[in-house]
Amino acid sequence: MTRDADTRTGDRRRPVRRAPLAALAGVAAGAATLGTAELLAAVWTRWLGSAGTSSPLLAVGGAFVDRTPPWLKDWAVATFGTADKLALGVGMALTLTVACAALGVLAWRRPTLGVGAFVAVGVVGTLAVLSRPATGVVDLVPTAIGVVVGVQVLRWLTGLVAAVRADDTGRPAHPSARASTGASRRQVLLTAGGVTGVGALGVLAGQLLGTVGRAASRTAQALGLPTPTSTVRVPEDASSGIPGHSDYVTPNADFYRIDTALRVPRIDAQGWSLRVTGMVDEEIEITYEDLLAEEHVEALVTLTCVSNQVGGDLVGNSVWQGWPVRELLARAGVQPDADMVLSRSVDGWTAGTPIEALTDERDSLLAVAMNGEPLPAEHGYPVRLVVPGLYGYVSATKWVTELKVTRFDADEGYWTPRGWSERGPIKTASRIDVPRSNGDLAPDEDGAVTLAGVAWAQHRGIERVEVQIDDGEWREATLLAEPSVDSWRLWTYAWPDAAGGNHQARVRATDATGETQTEQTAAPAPNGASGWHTVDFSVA
Ligand SMILES: Nc1nc2c(c(=O)[nH]1)N[C@H]1C(S)=C(S)[C@@H](COP(=O)(O)O)O[C@H]1N2
Ligand SMILES: [Mo]
Repeated sequence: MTRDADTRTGDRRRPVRRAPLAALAGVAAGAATLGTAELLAAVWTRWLGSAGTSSPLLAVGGAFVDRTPPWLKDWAVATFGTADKLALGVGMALTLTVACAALGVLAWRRPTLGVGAFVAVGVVGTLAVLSRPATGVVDLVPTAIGVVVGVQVLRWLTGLVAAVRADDTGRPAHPSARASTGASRRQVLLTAGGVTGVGALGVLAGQLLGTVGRAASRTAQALGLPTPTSTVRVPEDASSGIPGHSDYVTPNADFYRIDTALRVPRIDAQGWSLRVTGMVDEEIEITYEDLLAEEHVEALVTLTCVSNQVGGDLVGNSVWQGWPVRELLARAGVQPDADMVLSRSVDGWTAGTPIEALTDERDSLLAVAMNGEPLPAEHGYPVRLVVPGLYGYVSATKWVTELKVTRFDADEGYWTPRGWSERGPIKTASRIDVPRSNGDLAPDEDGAVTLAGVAWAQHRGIERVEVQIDDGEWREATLLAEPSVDSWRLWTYAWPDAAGGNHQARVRATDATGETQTEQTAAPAPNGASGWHTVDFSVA
């Protein structure tokens, strides 16, 4: 029988649409590549002890982060906050899916060209791996094997797509159907879908194996943190207890996290060491045990991210314990014409800190503990820098492994060539916590409503905070205790006789040098946001 005969009997057969199948074949090949590579990469880091980045996903993501222009970083942090890494992951997954789908269609139409393009993308991934710090040739193996597997899958599946029976409708073969050696559309769909699923599981398993369960804090527990010679006592009246008002000390679990590390470095303190190099009389190296044997102090220091927007929450206050950096630098002997310390993290990230901030009397620490616990991995375990008065990007190096004594005209920190200022003193800032933006406040029995917030001018101290309601007079807020000029200060303001309805509140702080926060607004790049935090709210 002929097709015409079929049509006459009403059995309409649409031609098979192969392009979507080919796209799925491409996605399956991509998933096979990454599943293989990510699983192998986990084996490399976990069991072969590779210090480099052998995962192509982390490498490409890291290379992307390294090239983020300031406007994009601002936008990402403003939009996603500390979920920026998750957003990057989702963005990468979508981009890869679309690209692999296109490669699949190309490989089905023009097999040589398509396979060539697929390999080219693989080579880009391999180069990304090679560009990561501490990466050696062995770290290329997982990606290379992944690409080889992916190419095989691509050729196999696009071959199946090309051979799908021309008139296959997915229904059981009609006895009249033209004999064909090809698979059915449905079989190809299931095969490609299955390969995609297995590949995705491989990616997931690779991430889990690479991240979970590598206990980091064991050494600190085994060695025990030394008792600090000077301790911090936080007065109870440094916090207000008002619901929604920040606690004076930020719990570790709530502390903001900002860094370029797509996977938190897990360092065994037993193997950690810190080298002091560059313009010193004698280069020295200390181990974690050496560090714990020194005289530790405690200090209250508020960290702030330069990317924090006016009113933002990339700021946190903690009790840090550690050894003053100035003592280590003194031991190495800083040469007189040095003006910067380039601190380097295990993952290659760097900060350029003016040397006086590390050698004067302030509590700049090689910190090992945060609020009485060994540093959490994401906050720099085993050792990080904490420097009062400077934004994190020029000072607060986590997972620190080297202090290079140098000069600003010879070296620069990670963010400086990426559009951020060479120096990053923290700008005086204040924030309204209560009410929340567009929140409500209920008057107390005297008809007053209470506003509350925080203000910071690290290493200078906060002298005054003022609140303005609806363009009225600026009124002085009540300042809570100030245990340290290096940390923020909480404030409250009781607005008497608050009228019902919609209002607007503004806040501004004056530091202990007498300088008041500027009203001039500035974006975070290049050296920190400015302007007065303003909140709309209503009184019930
Ligand atoms: N190794 C490393 N340390 C780093 C960074 C980084 O990207 N890598 N980011 C810095 C920045 S920009 C800030 S604001 C602080 C944030 O410290 P936290 O995550 O503990 O709050 O860490 C600093 N230390
Ligand atoms: Mo930051």
